[in-house]
Amino acid sequence: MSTQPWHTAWLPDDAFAPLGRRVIVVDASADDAAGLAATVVAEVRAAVERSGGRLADARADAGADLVLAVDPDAGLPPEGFAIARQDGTTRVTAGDEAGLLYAFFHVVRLGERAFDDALPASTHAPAHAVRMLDHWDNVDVHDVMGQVERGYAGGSIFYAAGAVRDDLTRVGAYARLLAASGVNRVAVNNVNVHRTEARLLTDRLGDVVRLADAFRPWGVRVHLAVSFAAPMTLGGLGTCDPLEPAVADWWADAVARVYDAIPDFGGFVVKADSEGQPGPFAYGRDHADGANVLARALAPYGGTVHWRAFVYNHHQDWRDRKTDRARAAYDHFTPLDGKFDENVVVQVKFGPLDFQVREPISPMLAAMPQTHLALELQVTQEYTGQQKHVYYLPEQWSEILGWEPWADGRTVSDVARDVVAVSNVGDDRFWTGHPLAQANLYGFGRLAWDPTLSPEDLLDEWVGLTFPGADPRVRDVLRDLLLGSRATYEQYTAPLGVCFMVGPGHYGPGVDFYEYSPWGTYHFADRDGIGVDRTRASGTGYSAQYPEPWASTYESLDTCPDDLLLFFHHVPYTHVLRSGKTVVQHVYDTHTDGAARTEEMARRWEDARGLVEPDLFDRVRTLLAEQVRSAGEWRDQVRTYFWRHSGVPDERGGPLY
Ligand code: GCV
Repeated sequence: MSTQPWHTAWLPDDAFAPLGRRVIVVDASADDAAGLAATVVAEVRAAVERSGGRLADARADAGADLVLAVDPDAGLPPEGFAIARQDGTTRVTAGDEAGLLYAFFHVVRLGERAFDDALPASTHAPAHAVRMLDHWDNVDVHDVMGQVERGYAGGSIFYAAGAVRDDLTRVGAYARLLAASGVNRVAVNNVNVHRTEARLLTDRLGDVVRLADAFRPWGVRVHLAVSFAAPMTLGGLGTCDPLEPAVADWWADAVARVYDAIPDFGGFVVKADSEGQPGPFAYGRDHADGANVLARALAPYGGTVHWRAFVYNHHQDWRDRKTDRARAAYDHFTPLDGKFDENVVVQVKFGPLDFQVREPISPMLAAMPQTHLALELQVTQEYTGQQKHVYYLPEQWSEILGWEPWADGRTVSDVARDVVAVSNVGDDRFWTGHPLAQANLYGFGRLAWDPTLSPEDLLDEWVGLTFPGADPRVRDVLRDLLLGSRATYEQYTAPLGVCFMVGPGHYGPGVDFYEYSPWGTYHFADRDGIGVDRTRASGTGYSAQYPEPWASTYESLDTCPDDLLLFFHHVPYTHVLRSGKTVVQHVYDTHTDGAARTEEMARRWEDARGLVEPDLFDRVRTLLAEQVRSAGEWRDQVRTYFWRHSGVPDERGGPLY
């Protein structure tokens, strides 16, 4: 059993038992540069010691149950592996050491099936070479945002009290969980780079070295979020103009020192000209100028710049009905297509606003064919219940990854080279606050590896690993709770794609909380109707940023999907949806039904009592009670808001206040 105080998540010792009972050979080349083969050997050794199997000599693999081998000449893609069963032996061949590590965890996932003679031969390789988690962790506790910005699982596992932690054992355990899910990159600090965090690039680089050392044995390379103003704030220059040679020199020197200390350093993540972060606009330069100066410093070492496209005016005047925040990223970036250096990846949030429950997929993803793109998702549940509500994100992500911008078979996963997400992990015992939010972290890595995996299968995989040997009712309860949870959350929160009806801190209802704010997130409800006219014909023209057929589909009231109606159109409350219901009755019904569903979920969880660890059971039970409370608050406020604005009664006669 694990002796650590943190939960074992999807790697409890029992998950290794099917493998640990076997005779296993690991046949890796002597060239184990990153130490990944050594990691696999150590894992196998620990598993067989726990479960009675044996690690056999690589020269005598006859009779082994499992052979894990590296063969650089096997013609496999990077990180890839092949698995087949023959003559009583399961043979796994990887093309490189990283493939060996992923193959090992694949065998763990298969459990007993890995040793079934009926195991079909298969080959595996990641769809995305870069599968990255961005941590919004601060070194110093920030006055407003705390230790982890938008973190809902306690403090940072990296930093405490203004410094990197002395004991990084838990970071190693995290890296192991990530390797088992397929993640291979981590950015270790917040994209809002504050004063102390900026110094991770220079005099605090030693902290990054220690983190990189903890991640390396698990095939995870470390990236750093840097401030565009670093040449001034850290370097003492009078400018950070990207076209100024002294600025380029400063970056080149800083990068040289980083690679001297961390030869496998991944690169930089940059939030520039966004929500107060400095950027190239101050010098009349564009974002290609800005990104390329960093890229050129990193290029000699193979490093990458992930340059975020989250650029918009956050000082908007709500009286201004013309400016549309949803347009901003596309308007700023698409004219720069083809101007970014080869090692720049423009990182695009999946939607044009900000990780909402329902917003259309960013049209930018379809508009930059000459630029490497990263799709940015959010595992941390900023707008999706803050790890107090059950919200199984893979349901939303597989919809996003599989969306076809041209409706011709090409998907978002095809156009995004990298897949990135904001981590949901903290120093909470369960890692993610809500124990069931572990399924989101696991699901992210797996979907970044293979976007075609179904959310249902992923859930079963996660349940099988996390609760090995559990009563089959556990799986049934978890399926009932998690599958459809995104739809439930959507039912009781902002309706029909209208977005941003959240309260302070982005939790709970706040129907008008952002309506007169500078953040550019409005729904424009009045006594006659609600929604944002983003059409080309009469609105902000955002719909025209899409290629066909979506531009026309979204433009027309007749074809716009119901679930995005209020994102694209301002309509009367009595507008009849394609479902046949009026907007207002839809809101009444979905909010009543969604909140009622959370009560069923809380009751259903009682069926798991005694079947899972008591502390996990209690944590989920407590959080479900909060979800029920919060969903009731959402229901009553949103329903009442629509009633007071429209004067239309609820046909079903539910309470309105
Ligand atoms: C890190 C949203 C969040 C911010 C976050 C920002 C971003 O606006 O509320 O906390 O800042 O997105 O993605 O940069």
